[in-house]
Amino acid sequence: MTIATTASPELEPAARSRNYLNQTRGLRSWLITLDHKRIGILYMVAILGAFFLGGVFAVLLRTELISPGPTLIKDPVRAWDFYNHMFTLHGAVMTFMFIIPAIPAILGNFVLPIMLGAKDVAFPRLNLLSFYLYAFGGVFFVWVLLSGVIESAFGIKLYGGGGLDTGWTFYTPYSTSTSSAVVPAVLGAFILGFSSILTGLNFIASMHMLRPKGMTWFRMPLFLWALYGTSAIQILATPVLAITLLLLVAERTLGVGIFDPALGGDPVLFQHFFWFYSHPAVYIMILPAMGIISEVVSVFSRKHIFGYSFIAMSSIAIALLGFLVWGHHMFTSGQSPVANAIFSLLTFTVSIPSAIKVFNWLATMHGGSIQLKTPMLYAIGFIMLFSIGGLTGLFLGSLATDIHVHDTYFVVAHFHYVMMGSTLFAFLAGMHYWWPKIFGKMYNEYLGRLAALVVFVGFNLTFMVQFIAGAHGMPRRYANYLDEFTIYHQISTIGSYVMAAGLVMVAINWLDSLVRGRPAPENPWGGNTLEWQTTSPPPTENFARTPTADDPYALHKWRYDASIEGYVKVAE
Ligand code: HEM
Ligand SMILES: [Cu+2]
Repeated sequence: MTIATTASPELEPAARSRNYLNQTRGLRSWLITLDHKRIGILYMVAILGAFFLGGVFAVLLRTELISPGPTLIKDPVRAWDFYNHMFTLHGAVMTFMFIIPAIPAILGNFVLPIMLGAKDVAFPRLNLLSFYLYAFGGVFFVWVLLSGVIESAFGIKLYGGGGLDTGWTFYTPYSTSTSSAVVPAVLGAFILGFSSILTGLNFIASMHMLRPKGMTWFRMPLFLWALYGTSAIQILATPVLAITLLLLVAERTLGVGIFDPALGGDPVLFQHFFWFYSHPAVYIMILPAMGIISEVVSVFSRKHIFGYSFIAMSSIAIALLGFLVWGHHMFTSGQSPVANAIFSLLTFTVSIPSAIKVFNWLATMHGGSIQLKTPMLYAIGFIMLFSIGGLTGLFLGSLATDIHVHDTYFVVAHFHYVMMGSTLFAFLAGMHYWWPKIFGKMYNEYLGRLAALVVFVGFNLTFMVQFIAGAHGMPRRYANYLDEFTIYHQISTIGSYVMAAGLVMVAINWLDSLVRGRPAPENPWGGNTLEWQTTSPPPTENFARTPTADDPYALHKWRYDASIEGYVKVAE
């Protein structure tokens, strides 16, 4: 097999135009591929599909809430049932099928081996298995959830349906008593969890085994450090969720008394188990996002990242501390005051490594020559929104203020700032940043920036007012509300339409790029991590010869060349 080399000019054009996308053809060659890049694309299709589904339901939820009383369905009883199924679907799909896997499974899979100068991940077959676990678990899960929505909206019963109306947290005692299809939904989530565990395992093994010559641990790009921390959490926390979900199934099907007080169980125990996974899961979402921001901020400020080892170590610190704070979700559940005080204190400690990162990004930008390209706009948006999300997290971590805003829209606003404002923005930053590498095509920069702006404005319009509504006492998970909250909900719903329009612009830009985008140079942004030293898109085996790595943020080695609209290496 001939492999295109890293843009060596002596290579004949035919060999240079061969890449991982066109090496072999046909659907079959994609479905059985072991190439990490193709697996990344398979995930991209599936996960963006899940995001679309979750997004449609977000807009429907907001439309239901545009006025008090039933809006989409006139009969109140059915409308409320419909709402419960919709917000469960939205929250569960966004959490388990979009935000947890998005960055590691799509961008991590594509970029990690190339950043390591390797041909593939350590275990390519395991990687494909992870994808199929995601796909099968996801189909199962979505089937159950969607059938519930369809049933409550139109009264049509689908085979094996029954839906889920517990919210994405599956809290007991409701989940042990509701008639909706908890068992199949939980099994879907269980399978999705294994996909996550195996990906984490694969990444850690890859980083231990495949680093090239010259890449010591402290020369590893920060995106990889972030994935390292993420993978550790995936391996340690996800099995806890898996076991918890199995216990729930055991209780529902066999009547074993674990959570149900009628059987001698304890419903609050479920919350402990659940949050012991789900709080660390928040860092599965945010750590890879932070990794992307470190790459983007440095490259688009044309400055060496400030405080490299602090950023790397703070990823590990966040991963470890994240395991000690789960009780902050249970301040009002009747936990002992001593436990509450300890969890509150520990929660504050997590803000230290997070703040270290924010300060380091700002210090990197300070005095840099900042280029406001699309990925950088999303990165700056990330820093702003993450700061708001993080600071409002302190309100929730303090006992007195948490009791005031517990289970109100303040919480909804807070977690959307963290999950959506931060992780989604970083995901979009990364998608635009690596897009030319992945598909070998440039996207339209003007449209990219405009879309980023629209998403940012729409986002703040949607969620900023929810802090106020929540502080005034608007409870979350309610399909109906008192008239005094109408104005907040209307602003929020209009904001969601603006944001949806922005996201549609992003999608149009990507599709247009695939069809008409100009060919991407090897290194359009001037980065010094290894993925910029192979062709766009890369050949199947990534590099012709094993590259040697040096400081990933030595950006002075690249000079802009207007004739190729990209960067070329300057001779040293
Ligand atoms: C277009 C953007 C979005 C809008 C308009 C939106 C809107 C909403 C609404 C109205 C709720 C119900 C709140 C309640 O009744 O308590 C909700 C809940 C939720 N959303 Fe979103 N959302 C959006 C994007 C996202 C994203 C990107 C994620 C995750 C990454 C996400 C995760 C969640 C979760 C976990 C819940 C909680 C569900 C529950 O309480 O069980 N949302 N969202
Ligand atoms: Cu938490």
